[in-house]
Amino acid sequence: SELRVGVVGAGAMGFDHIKRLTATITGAHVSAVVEPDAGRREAALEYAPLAGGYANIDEALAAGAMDAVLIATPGQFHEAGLLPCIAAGLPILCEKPLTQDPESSWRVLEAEMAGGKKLIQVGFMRRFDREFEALRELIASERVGELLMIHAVHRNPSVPDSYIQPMLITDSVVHEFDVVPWLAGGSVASIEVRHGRRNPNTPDHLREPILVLMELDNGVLVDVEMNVSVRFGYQVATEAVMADGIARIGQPSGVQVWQDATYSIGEHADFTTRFVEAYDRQVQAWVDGAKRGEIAGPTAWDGYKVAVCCKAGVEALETPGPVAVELPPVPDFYA
Ligand code: ISE
Repeated sequence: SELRVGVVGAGAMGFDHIKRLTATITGAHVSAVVEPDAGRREAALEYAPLAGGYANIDEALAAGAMDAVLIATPGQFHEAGLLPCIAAGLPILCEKPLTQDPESSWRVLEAEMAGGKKLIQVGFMRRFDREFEALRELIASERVGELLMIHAVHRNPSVPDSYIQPMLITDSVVHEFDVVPWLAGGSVASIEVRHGRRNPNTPDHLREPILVLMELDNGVLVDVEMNVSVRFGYQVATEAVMADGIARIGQPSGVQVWQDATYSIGEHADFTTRFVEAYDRQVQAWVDGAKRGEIAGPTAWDGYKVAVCCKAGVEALETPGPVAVELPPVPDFYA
């Protein structure tokens, strides 16, 4: 039978996931839309013909309306959404980040451990992008020799006014904190942030682009250009430098056009199209995993590690030189 999924939060991401669950994902349907804003809730329900609308999670839980929950509220509300769903023993796909600081992420881990069963998958969708998957496999195979360095670029056309300076780390580089160790097989040991020339196109309250330098505990060095006012489109590209060659993913791959003595290739405008296949595969893997009682992607422990990196990264925004990343030992539950 179909997994009855409650989607919590009907903002941009929640709406996108509701449409995906209705139109693309098999073996599941949206059974509840949990959203306090009535206008948004009604708009989302148009795309979820089998769903009831609820103003908050407690109402949806009390109605027994969900077998599993997809949490897509803004990060600062994740803990409040996660805890009652953990208590109810429901499988959860939680959009990134798990929570916004290590202390609240740790509380989430404790709640999950107390229930005795892994319930949470964190929405680091890049792990479901076929190119990232292929690059990871290539690195692990050592067919091009040992991995030495990673150069990453993370470019957004623009950001909304609500996007403030620490979000360069907590909303954006958060993805590299997850995917880079996953690619490189190691964990982040230190983070340094360099500010160069400010882009005159960036909103007045931001100072960017920034260059984020990470050192992994296996000696791999990583640089990330984080740039949120590039205007031309959305681009996430990664180059891995290995002993016997290099590999590159994320280059523009759209339609090629020759016109007016110019050659061009289509580029993405935002992350919903750039990562559409990754989102689809992530949600399908989660649904299939939830039915088997398994986690099919990054766990709450992965989310916790990223929260620790984000704390160090935000500190590094204001501190010259590298900031160390100190992780506690992994609890047996997640080992
Ligand atoms: C946004 O929240 C995302 O998660 C995107 O993947 C990222 O590229 C963007 O910078 C964030 O603001």
